[in-house]
Amino acid sequence: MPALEVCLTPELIHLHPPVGKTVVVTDILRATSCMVTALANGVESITPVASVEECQVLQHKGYIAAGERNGVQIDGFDLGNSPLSYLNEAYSGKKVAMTTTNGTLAISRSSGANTILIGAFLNLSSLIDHLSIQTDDLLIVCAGWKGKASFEDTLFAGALVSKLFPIYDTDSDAAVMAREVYEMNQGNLLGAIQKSSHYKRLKDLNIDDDFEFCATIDKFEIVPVLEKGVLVPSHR
Ligand code: 3SL
Repeated sequence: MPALEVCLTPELIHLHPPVGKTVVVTDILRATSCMVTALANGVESITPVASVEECQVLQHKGYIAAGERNGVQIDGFDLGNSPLSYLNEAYSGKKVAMTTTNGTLAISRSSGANTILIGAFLNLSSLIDHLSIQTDDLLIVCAGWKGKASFEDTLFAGALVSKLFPIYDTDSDAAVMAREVYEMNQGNLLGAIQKSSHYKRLKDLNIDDDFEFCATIDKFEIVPVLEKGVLVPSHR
């Protein structure tokens, strides 16, 4: 039986080496919710990059530049970090370059993994289906906030643990904690997300629709996968 562990923040990744594992990166508010929505709405690919400057270089090559710092769209960028921007196939066929405070960093910290997948409540069941038939050990990497653990990412990690428990083994207390967080809050995900420090940080930006959207389960049937540094829909 493959093993499952949860890394509550990228700062702890040295305790959970990704090499040889399948990694699911999650940043519920809002990077991975954006990635899932964008690819489900026809975006051709998303190139996650660490810096604003790398994004700008790609923007000059014709990419859509998307991202935030402290929740706010970066000056000169085409898009911020709202998943709603990608609805109705608004950027279908486009290549997106994205940089965010924690989400894209969590992806780069996961390098060395056999496979890097992107998870959000929006694609929960598709991800569960995908993970139910793969055999590598599984590491769920929560993006957190500037090195600290975050409630909403832990909540999502717990949803995965709760649903995968019969087919994965774990000795990870972080996985058990995440599962408890999810199972105590599964009846009201939006309410749970509103307990988070990141909700408090973002709520003055008037993005209530984003919160509700990011708390929605199974809106899309897609699993983004990192291939040669670029996120595309998995074809499994
Ligand atoms: O930190 C990140 O990667 C972002 O998702 C943060 S925000 O929700 O856009 O503020």
